[in-house]
Amino acid sequence: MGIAMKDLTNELKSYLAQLGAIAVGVASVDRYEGAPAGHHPAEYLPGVKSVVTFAYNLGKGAVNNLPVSRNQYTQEFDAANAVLGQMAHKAARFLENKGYESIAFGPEASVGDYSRLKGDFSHKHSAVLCGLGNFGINNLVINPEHRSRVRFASVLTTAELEYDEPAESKDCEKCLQCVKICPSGALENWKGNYSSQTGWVINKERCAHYIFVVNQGKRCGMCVKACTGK
Ligand code: B12
Ligand code: SF4
Ligand code: SF4
Repeated sequence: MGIAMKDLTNELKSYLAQLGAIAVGVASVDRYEGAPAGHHPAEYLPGVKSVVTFAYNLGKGAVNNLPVSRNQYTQEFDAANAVLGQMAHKAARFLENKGYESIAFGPEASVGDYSRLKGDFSHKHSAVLCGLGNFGINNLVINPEHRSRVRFASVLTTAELEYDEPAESKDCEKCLQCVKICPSGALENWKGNYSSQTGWVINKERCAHYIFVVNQGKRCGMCVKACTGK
C-alpha cells in the first residue's frame, strides 16, 4: 500500500512536470480545516483524501516590461491559464483512469467567480498547504525561484497520496514595492492584516475596478512585477 501510494504520487508528479508544471505539491485534506464554508474541498468532492496544487510560470518579458507590455501580459496570462486548465484536466483524468474520482479546479474565474470576487477553491491557500511557497504582502504566493510570477491550478482526488510538508511561516522581504506601485491602492491596508500562511483580504473592489473598468479587462500585474525580492 505504502509503495503503491508513493509510485502513484511519483507518476502523477512526473506527468505534471512533463506537461510543464514547474512545481507540484500534495497535501492531505486534513490540512484544509481552516477553509471557510463554501470553500472546503469536501464540499466539492465527498471522500476527497488529497489535494494536488501545481504552478506554471509566466514569461519574463511580458511581466518585466509592464505597463507598456500590458497587451502581451494579458495574452501571457490567457496562454498560461490555457496550459494550466489542460494540466488540471489531464491530471484529474489520469487519476480517474487509475480508479480514483477526482475534480480539476482550473486557474481562472470563468464560472462566475469575478462577480463575487471569490473562487470556489483557493489555489493560493492550497499552494501554501502543499509547500509551494508563502503569501507575500502583495497577497500572492511567492515561489522561491519565480517569485509571484507563477499561476496555479489544483486537483482534488479520492486517492491517498504521499504528502509534501506544508510551507513553514516565512514573511516576504517587506520591501513594500508592491504597495507603492499598485495603481489602485488595493494593498494599502496590509499592516496588522498580512499573514504569510493565510494571506489577507486586500481591497478587491479597487483592484477589480482598475482591471475591469479602468483597463477594460486588460490585466494589471504591477504587484507581480514589483516583487523581485531585492
Ligand atoms: C477572484 C480572484 C481575483 C479577484 C479578487 C482577488 C483577491 N485577492 O481575492 C481580482 C479580480 C481582484 C484578482 C486580481 C488578481 N489576481 Co486573482 N484570482 C481570483 C481567484 C479566481 C479566486 C481568489 C479567491 O477566491 N480566493 C479565496 C477567497 C475565498 O479568499 P477571500 O475572500 O480573500 O477569503 C479569506 C477567507 O475566506 C480565507 N480562506 C479562503 N480560502 C481558504 C482556504 C484555507 C485552507 C484557509 C486556511 C483560509 C481560506 O482566507 C482569506 C483571507 O485570508 C483566484 C483563483 C483561485 N481559484 O484561487 C485568482 C488568483 C488568486 N489570482 C491571481 C493573480 C495572479 C491575480 C492578479 C495579479 C491578476 C492581474 N491583475 O494580473 C491580481 C492580483 C491581486 C492581488 N494582489 O491579490 C493568482 C495568484 C497567483 C499567485 N502567485 O499567488 C490566482 C491564484 C490565479 C491562478 N490560477 O494562479 N483576482
Ligand atoms: S493587480 Fe494591479 S491593481 Fe490589483 S493589487 Fe496588483 S498592482 Fe494593485
Ligand atoms: S514586493 Fe516586497 S513587500 Fe511586496 S510581496 Fe514582494 S517582497 Fe513582499
